[in-house]
Amino acid sequence: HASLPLVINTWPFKNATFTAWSVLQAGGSVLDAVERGCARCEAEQCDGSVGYGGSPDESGETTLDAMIMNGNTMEVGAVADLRRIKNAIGVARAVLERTDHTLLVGESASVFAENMGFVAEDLTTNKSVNIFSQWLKGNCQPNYRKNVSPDPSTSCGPYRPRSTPTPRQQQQSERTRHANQRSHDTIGMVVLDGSGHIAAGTSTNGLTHKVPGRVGDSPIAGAGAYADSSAGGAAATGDGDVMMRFLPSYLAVELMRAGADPSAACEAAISRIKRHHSQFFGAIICANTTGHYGAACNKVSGFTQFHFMVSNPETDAPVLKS
Ligand code: SD4
Repeated sequence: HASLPLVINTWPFKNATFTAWSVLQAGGSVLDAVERGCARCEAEQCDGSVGYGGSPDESGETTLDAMIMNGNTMEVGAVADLRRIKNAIGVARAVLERTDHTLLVGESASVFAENMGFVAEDLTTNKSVNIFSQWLKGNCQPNYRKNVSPDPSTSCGPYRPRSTPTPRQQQQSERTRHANQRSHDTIGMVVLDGSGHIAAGTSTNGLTHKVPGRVGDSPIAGAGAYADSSAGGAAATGDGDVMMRFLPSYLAVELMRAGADPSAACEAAISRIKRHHSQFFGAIICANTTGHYGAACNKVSGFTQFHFMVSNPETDAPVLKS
């Protein structure tokens, strides 16, 4: 299945694939394709887990993480904990092109975005308000703090320390955590053009009920995505808190550089994390410089198959693979 150009992205986000492909066909660059493809998901709120109105944090706010990487120049632009701006990957591209920096965060990233002409607007929707109020009613469970429990004198927070959880409680919270994550689907995309240029990017609203300020793997180069036109590109999705410690996208690209085929490289990146977190939720896609691609996920109960999209000259339209 090696042919160029190539667009691959995580999950069945077909419109994103189609958009990226159209950008390439119209003569756009691989960076344009990644940016516009991921932006399509941001606008469509793919699965509620990309863009505005999804994954409210503990305070009810939706915040966004995104990155884009140019595999020719090894430049990266990224934003994390971005507030009130819908087009996170657009802002990431502005960080790449309009600054010497790599990653801008939080309120300051929003100010930067506004200075770059992005419109500030509320990212809250009826849906995110509902998710948040359901959570408040349910005594704010699950949350992602360790060794703390909601203060019983209030419906939830402020949080206070509690004694070490019993193994049973620990197991339960692990299970909720994984169940929660599995409904959660960042877009990660890798694009190659006909002359060997590679770009990769991600966009997500992170994790529902996250602690405000929490940043996942998606905006971290080498974790959420990586591209090096001399070796390949990769992008990851899943439990970012765990995955970002292992730089799976970087690892997959380096394994392909060393000669591993893309499927084997993806498998190895997943296995590395599995050594420490056998039940983690996550998947990765990757492609080498010749347009061979592959994917792998950690097969755990409820998640035995990972779907991703592919467009290349052999497919008439974006094709769903698993
Ligand atoms: C995060 N990696 O923020 C993202 C979430 C995700 O499928 O990809 N879920 O941790």
